[in-house]
Amino acid sequence: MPNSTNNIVLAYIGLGSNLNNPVAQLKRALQSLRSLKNCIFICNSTFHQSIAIGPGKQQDYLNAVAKISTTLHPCQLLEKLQAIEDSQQRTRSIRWGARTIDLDILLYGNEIINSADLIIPHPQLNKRPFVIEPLLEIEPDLELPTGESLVSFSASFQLT
Ligand code: ROI
Repeated sequence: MPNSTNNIVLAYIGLGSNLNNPVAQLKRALQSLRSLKNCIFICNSTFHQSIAIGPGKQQDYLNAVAKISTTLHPCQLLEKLQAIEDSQQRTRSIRWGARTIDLDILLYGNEIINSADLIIPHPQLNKRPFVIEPLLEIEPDLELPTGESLVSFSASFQLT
């Protein structure tokens, strides 16, 4: 399904894994992103190790961000990402539990979306160093649809 204007839109996808060989999981998911129809894979960040955020004790995560261009509607892109997660045996039984792979749409062009299934920009984007750091690596001058600069969030982490 193309997006409403049939435009090519830049989108940023957050990747995270802390189960069953995270390096291999991220590489596999990136490979799947490269072969998505109606998408052009532009680049990915390096892999960043991060302490698990959330309740309980979990292994460290590996996180990365990928940049793509796409004519897919955001809901269609979300479905494709969920299919990649499923293909890597992602389970969703425990909220914030350890996971083989997590794929989130962080940004979709300049759009602000607040639907039941999808919130863009990702609601935790400004609170998560493990998203901001790889995103800044590939897009140091990025501005969010709200007009805020990504780098301003990173500065706020260093103050806390
Ligand atoms: N913590 C880190 N460090 N990285 C993640 O990708 C990540 N993903 C999650 C939760 C459980 C919130 N914690 C995380 O979904």
